[in-house]
Amino acid sequence: MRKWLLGGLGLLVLCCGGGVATLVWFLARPPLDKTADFRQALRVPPLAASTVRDGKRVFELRARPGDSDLGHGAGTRTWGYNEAYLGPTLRAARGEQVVVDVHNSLPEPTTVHWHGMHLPAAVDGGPHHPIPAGGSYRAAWTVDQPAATLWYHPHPSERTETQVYRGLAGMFIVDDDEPAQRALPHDYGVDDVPVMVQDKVFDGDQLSMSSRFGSDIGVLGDELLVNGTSGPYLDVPSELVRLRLLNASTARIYNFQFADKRQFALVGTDGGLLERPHATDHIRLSVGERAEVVVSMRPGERATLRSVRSIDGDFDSRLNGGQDAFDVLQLRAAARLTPATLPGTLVATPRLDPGSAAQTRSFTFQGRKINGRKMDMHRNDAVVVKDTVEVWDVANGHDTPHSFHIHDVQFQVLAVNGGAPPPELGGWKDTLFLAPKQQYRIIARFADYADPNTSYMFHCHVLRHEDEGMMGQFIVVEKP
Ligand SMILES: [Cu+2]
Repeated sequence: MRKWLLGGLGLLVLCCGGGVATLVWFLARPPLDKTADFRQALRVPPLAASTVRDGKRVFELRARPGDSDLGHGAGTRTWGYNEAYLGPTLRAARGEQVVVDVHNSLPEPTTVHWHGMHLPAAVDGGPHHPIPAGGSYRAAWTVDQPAATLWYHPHPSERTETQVYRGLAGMFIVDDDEPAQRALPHDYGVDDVPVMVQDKVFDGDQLSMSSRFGSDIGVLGDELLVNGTSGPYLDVPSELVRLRLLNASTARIYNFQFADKRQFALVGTDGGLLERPHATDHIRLSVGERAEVVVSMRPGERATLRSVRSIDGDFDSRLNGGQDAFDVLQLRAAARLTPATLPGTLVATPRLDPGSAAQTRSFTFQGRKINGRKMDMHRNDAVVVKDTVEVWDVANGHDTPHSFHIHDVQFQVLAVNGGAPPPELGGWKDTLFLAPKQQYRIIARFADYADPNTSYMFHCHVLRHEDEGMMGQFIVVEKP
């Protein structure tokens, strides 16, 4: 018995000692500060081909494996939609009927979720609707929301992190007739450019999902890709360039800023344009969030977009990559630039009234649970009555960063820790950074699509957290 005890004690000392040594080693190293060589032209995802049949715009997406050059030779095994890595940009206008035929040529089940899209739960692409390997699925809906930068990605039960990491993601741009859309740069791939940012770990020439020491949020890469391009530059032909920034990583939180700290205009967030441009020198995006920014360029100059410190605090910020810095993208202005001016106002955004809320709910994110519960496919966490407004108090109860995402609706942020939200949270949102120990109050209208049999998800968009159960479900019903 004594021998066992001594042996156990010795093992404990050895393990703890090793852990402490690793921690000291980790904290003794400076955070990452990665520069890029900007030798590759930024790859711009192609616009997806579509056909119009019976008044419906029909797209086809095939999820499939492929080989890609992500900066480590041409033989990196990846997944993509139609492409070897990532997918084409889908584009449709408000009011259009859209059909997407999805084929699964992967060796495992998948789904396609339309992140930020207001559509019926039955075609939302959540974990209840897996497409088996070799199978197909048709999603059809009418686009009914303001112009916005949305995206699509897999949402299968417990496999989302892996599938997104391998390359399954694409942008979905919604257009509308608002004059601001024409007044802003809008020539796709020229002065209106998707910027999908992802971090990766490589093991030789292959992607690796090995987690960094101490990370509580999953894979933190030491290399950045933008639209799958390593070390990218973008030639800019106009005085203004619009970047549609998307954090398509699985875990890392970015804080975008130019190396020269120049001001740029934030013109849109997840669900659409702001009321007016907001001048700032940085924009933070947690996993799944988007921002549309307009950058002003002078002839012949180069401007380097970086990501800098993204999470406040010391220890947990450090462990979760919040103090790392990266070069992201270099903008290279032509010697002669097409003149352009930024509009002073964008779109009207009527504020939802908390006094009209039919229901107030509270959700605390802690560990891998929401309100102490993990995802259960057979449990509903909220029943929402159609065409009512609800206020949700969403809190991060501990030191790990989270990213709150709700399906079906776009919401407005009413308060952060009881105070007025900052300007960058003044527009429509579907994803929200939950900083450690902070509290957020949001409001949304669940306008339509009652379906008592099919649930929408709300969850942490840190994909490992989501896969490990940090997710809940709600249904929208016709009557109380
Ligand atoms: Cu989380």
